[in-house]
Amino acid sequence: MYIDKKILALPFMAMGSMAMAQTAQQRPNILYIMCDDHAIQAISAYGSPISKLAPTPNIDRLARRGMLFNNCFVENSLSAPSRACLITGLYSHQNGQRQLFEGIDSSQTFFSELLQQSGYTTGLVGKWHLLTEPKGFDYYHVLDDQGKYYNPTFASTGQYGNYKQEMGYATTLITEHAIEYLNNRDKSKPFCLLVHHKAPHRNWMPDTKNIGKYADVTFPLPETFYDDYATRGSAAHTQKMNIAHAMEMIQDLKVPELLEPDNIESMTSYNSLMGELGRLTSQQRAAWDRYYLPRNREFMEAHLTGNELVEWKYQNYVRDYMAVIQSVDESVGQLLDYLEQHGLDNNTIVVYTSDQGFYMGEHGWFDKRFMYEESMHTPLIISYPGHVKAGSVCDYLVQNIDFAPTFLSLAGIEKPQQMTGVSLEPLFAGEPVKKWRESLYYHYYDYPTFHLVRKHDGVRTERYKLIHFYGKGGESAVSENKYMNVRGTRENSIYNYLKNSNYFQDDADVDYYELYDLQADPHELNNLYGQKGTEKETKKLMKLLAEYRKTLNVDEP
Ligand code: SGN
Ligand code: CA
Repeated sequence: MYIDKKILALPFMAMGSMAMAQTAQQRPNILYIMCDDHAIQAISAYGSPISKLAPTPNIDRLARRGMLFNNCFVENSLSAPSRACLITGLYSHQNGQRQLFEGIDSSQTFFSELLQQSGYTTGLVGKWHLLTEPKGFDYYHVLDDQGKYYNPTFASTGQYGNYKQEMGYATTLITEHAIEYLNNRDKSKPFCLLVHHKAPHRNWMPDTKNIGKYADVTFPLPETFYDDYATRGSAAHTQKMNIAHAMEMIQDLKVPELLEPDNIESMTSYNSLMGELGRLTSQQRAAWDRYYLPRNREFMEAHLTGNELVEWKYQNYVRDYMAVIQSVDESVGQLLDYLEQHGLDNNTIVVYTSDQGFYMGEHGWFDKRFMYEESMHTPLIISYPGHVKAGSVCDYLVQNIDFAPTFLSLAGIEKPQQMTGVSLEPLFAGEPVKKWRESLYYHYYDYPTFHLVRKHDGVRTERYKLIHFYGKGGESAVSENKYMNVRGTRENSIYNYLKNSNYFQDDADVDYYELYDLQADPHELNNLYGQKGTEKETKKLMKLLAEYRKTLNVDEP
C-alpha cells in the first residue's frame, strides 16, 4: 500500500493533479547498477592490492559521493537466486529460486510492481537470468540467459523470449540502452532503472579497446592462494573451482592451441571458446588475435609446469577480469555524467552492487557459492545527496534481501508484510543506530552441478561464522533436486551433460560444521569447530542457527 506522508498531510481539497504530480516528482529516482560476479577485491574504493593496480575511478567517484558498505552479504551466493532476493526482498526458500535453474515463484510480489503502481516509471536493462518475464517494468531490454559479451541478443518489452542480435560489446550496449530509457522515459514520474551488467561473468572477455590492457601488470598473489584447506571439512577439498585444475585453459584462459581432440572435456572447452569467438566480427576478431595469438605463442614455447603454470593462469585470469571491469567502470562514469548533465544527480539514489562476491585466487579459487567471505561478501555503494552521508563507510550487517525494502521505503511505499528484508534508510545518516540486526542467515543449495560446492547453511555474526555442510554426495544427490531429473527440461539436459563429461565425483554424504573467528582469522583458515574453549560460542551460534531455521521455516536440511 502506497502512503505518501506529504499527501496525507495536505488538506483533501488541495490534492489537485498538479499537487500529485509535484509530490511524485519529489520522490527520489532510483538508479540501481548491479554487475555479475564483481568482486570487492576488484573495486579500488575497497582498497585491495589488486584493485590498486587496476583502479575503478568512476565507482570510486560514486563512493566519494555516498556510503560504502563494508559488510554487505548475499543470502545465497549465486546469480539467479541473488536476483530473486533482490526483486522480492525474500530469502531463497521463500522466493522459490534456491538453485540456478530452479525458477522463481513468479506469484511473489516484485518490488518493481509496487513502484510502478505507486506512480514510478520503471526500467530494466541487461542480465535478468530469471525464468519468468520481468514483472512491473514499463520498459525492459534483457539479455538471453547469461548473455554474451560480443554482439549479444536482447529481448524487449512485450517480446519476452524473442531475442534479437545487436552489434557491439555487452557492457556498452547495456549502457546505451540505459541512457535510451532515461531519455525516453515519462518525465512526469520519478524513475527506477535497474542496470544489470553481464560483465564480469566467466569467461571474462574484454572489449576490443581493453584487450591486453593489463598485459604488463603482475598482480600480487592473495595470501591464501596456496591454501591446503588443512582444517576444513571435505567440501573445500572436493569443489571444482580452483584455478589450478578447474579453470579451463581453453575456454577461460583462451588458449585454443591446447586442444586435445580425443579428450571430451578439452573438446567441450574448445567448442565453447570457438562459439564465443565465432560471434566476433572480423574487426573484433583481429583485435582479439593481435593480443592473444602472440601471448599464446609465448606461453606454448615456455612449457610451464607446477606453480609457474598455476601462477600464469592466475595472472591471465586477473588481467582479463580487470580489463572487463574497465568497461563496467566506464559505464558507471557515463551514467553518473548523465545524471549530472540532466540535473538529476541530487534527486537520484545511485546504488552499485554485484549479484555476489567472487574469488580472485583466494584459497586458490575462482567462482563463488561458498559461505566463506569472498563469495558471501558483496560490494555495496549507495549515494543520495543530502540523505546519505558523502564519503562515509557503514559497518552494519546488511544483506541483498534489504534492497527491495529500501527502495520501497524511499519511495514512501509500505513494505508488504511478508517481505523479510529491512530498509537500509536508518543507516544513511552515518550515525550509530540503536537497533540493528546482529547476525545473518545464509543458505546455498546448488549441488550437484557446476563447481560441485556442497549444500550448506549457516549464520554470520560480526565476529563469528558457523557453517553446516549437509546432503547426499555425488550423483545420488540429484534425487534431492526435484527439478533436475525431469526429462526434457533444461536442468535435465545440463545434468546429462555433466554426467557424460564425468563431472560428478563419487563424493560421500556430508553432515558437519565449521566455525571461524573472523576477528582472529579474517581469511578463515582456522576452523575452530570442536576445539576446546569454543564450546560456549558454538552453543550460542547453534542456537541462533536453529532459531533462524525455525522462524524462517527452512525446509532443508
Ligand atoms: C556458468 C559458469 C559457471 C558459473 C555459473 C553460475 N560456467 O554455468 O562457472 O558458476 O554460470 O554463475 S560457464 O562455463 O558457462 O561460464 S552465475 O553468476 O550465473 O550464478
Ligand atoms: Ca553472478
